[in-house]
Amino acid sequence: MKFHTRRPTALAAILLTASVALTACGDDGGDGGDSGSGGDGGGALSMTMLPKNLGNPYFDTSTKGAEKAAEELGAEIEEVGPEAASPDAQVSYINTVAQQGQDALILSANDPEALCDAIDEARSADVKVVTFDADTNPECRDLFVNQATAEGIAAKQLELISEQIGGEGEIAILSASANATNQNAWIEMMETELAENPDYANIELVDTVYGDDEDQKSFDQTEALLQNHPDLKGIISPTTVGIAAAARYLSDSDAKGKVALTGLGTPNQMREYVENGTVESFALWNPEDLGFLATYAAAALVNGDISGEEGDTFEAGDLGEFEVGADGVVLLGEPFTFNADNIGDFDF
Ligand code: RAM
Repeated sequence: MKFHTRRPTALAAILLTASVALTACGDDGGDGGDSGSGGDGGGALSMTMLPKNLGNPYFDTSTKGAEKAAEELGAEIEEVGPEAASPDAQVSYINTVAQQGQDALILSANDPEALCDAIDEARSADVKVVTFDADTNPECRDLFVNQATAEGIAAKQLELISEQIGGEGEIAILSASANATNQNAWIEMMETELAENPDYANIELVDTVYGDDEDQKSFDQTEALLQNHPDLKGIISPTTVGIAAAARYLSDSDAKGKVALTGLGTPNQMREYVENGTVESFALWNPEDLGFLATYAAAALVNGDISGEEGDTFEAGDLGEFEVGADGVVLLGEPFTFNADNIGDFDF
């Protein structure tokens, strides 16, 4: 087992399994890339991995998991994707998958609806479509592999910011792109929770801005937030690109240690800022496991082991057995909190 849990597990157990897995995974010696070489009889499955954008360490890590799964499955997988996290830019890649008659497309969608026509075409050409990380509308795809429940992700980020600002003051959100399904679902739940949970009665969300998962834009938006809201106490950035850029800005500014920052980040991108006191804690799941699980789910669909109906079950290598839930959703686990005490145990 890796850094992954499908049921509540003691922190110590998570950390132990995490470090064991990280040691065990190591580097694949440069051979994991295009996998390719032959299936186990009957021809290798052909799959395409389409992240929101390329050049984002989060997706580099999920693709690494996908390649590992493909190798175990004797499947071929290729990563393609745009530079910018926009839906238009993803459409041409989906069209290519349909034209090539690939067996499966695994994608993190930049928009819930805008990709659906292209996905429909692909599905008509018998391509199985699995979303992971960011879903489309459920009718468009066969399965969504969800990293954690939206409620859990929203609740975790509010819990962390509240702790860090002493339960009161102005906060802002620095998000990814304005039509990202995943971030928008989390933001909506945070807004509801802020409005309804008496624990957060003294916290006011004063602004939500978008860095489009571009480093420089996210950095600039952080600067603008601080200028526009002189009383700001904290920022939640539910994107690994945003939180890393915001941390870099804060780390070199007078606001370091005064304006709290939390959200969703990768340990490797955030380590420096946790160690230098800019960031106290943040959350995430293991993107490698997410890509790994999505690839096993796609293979189970292609092989006819599952159809995507609620109650279907399939095996995902070392991660064990998973069950398809309502609306064709497969759940990886729960978000995990990183801080100065544990960040040294992780390498992704
Ligand atoms: C960024 C992307 C991705 C999201 C993570 C938390 O890498 O926006 O979709 O899940 O952050």
